[in-house]
Amino acid sequence: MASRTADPVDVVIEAEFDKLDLDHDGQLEWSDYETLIDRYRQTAGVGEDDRRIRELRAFYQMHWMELLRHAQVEGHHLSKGQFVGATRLASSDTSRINVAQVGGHVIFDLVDADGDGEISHEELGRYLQGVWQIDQSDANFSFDALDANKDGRISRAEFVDGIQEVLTPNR
Ligand SMILES: [Ca+2]
Ligand SMILES: [Ca+2]
Ligand SMILES: [Ca+2]
Repeated sequence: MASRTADPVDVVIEAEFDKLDLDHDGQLEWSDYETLIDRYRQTAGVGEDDRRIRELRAFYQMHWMELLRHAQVEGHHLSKGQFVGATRLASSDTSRINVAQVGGHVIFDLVDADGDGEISHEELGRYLQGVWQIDQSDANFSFDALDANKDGRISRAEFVDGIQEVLTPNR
């Protein structure tokens, strides 16, 4: 590999930033996460006080505070560069609870719309389209990549592991 090639982990995190900056102002702020949470709520077709939505909000608030702490910023915004640096630090920080793992469980509960303990093609498709406005060809979230044992269903363990790999590159 040429040494000039952009760090693949940075590229993944930068793409994550672009997906999260939902008002496209070049900064990440809490309101972007609120927009995201509302997409989850609408996709799941539930109300504001649905337990799973409240858990999701609590998860993202914790995640957001971790990023601000690692970025060492006083304000309430992160630039793309700050987000990349803070995400790398947060993913190697073992001093607190494992945010990526918690997030995987919380998100699984929302994606598994019928609550049968597994994610089907339809459920994943609805989630990717409704929340991220992408289809199943997205490399990081493709059904085949998440379905580790290739039985055509994504179990909770498969989903949590897969999400953790997306959120914690470099493991
Ligand atoms: Ca923004
Ligand atoms: Ca299901
Ligand atoms: Ca499976």
